[in-house]
Amino acid sequence: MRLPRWNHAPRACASRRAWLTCCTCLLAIGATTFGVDRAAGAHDGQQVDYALHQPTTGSVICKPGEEAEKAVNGLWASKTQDKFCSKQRPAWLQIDLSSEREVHGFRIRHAGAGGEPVTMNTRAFHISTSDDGNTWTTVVSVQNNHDSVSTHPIKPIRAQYVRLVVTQPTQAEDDPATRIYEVEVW
Ligand SMILES: [Ca+2]
Repeated sequence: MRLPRWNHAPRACASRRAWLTCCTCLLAIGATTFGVDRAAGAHDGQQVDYALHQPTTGSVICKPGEEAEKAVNGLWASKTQDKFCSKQRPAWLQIDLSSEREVHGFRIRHAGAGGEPVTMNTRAFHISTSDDGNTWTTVVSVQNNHDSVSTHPIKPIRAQYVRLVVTQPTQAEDDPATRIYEVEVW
């Protein structure tokens, strides 16, 4: 069989012997990047979001429309329809990733990410992971956040469950409401 020339092929694909193997690899990488993992949801064209649309529970909500699952609906533009709100202290969210994943980090979109005042951004919180829902490991601990979007890479850990616990909901002590627009897990 006459194989086509591919002048721009990576060096590993240059030899005819490696051509078929290399093409198979590239197809597999393409499928992972644009197919199967994309189905789990990706943000900003980068990481897959394992939390997107996964079963999520949380502490008592501020009002109807601000349920826990709003923190994993992939949206943060329309305020009440896209955020989790709770006045319980500590407030908490628990996400079931539906299967065990290798977790590399988290991104949290706080009040400012949804267009609310940055003084409402979550101040202090921690994130724990678990592979069975019973034994938890704290992997992120934040005491003084001001940002509207906070990103927390971690040493990779295998987990099916992620729990966010908010101990200081805003920048001001007199505002008791935790407002989480999105929790992304990658
Ligand atoms: Ca949301």
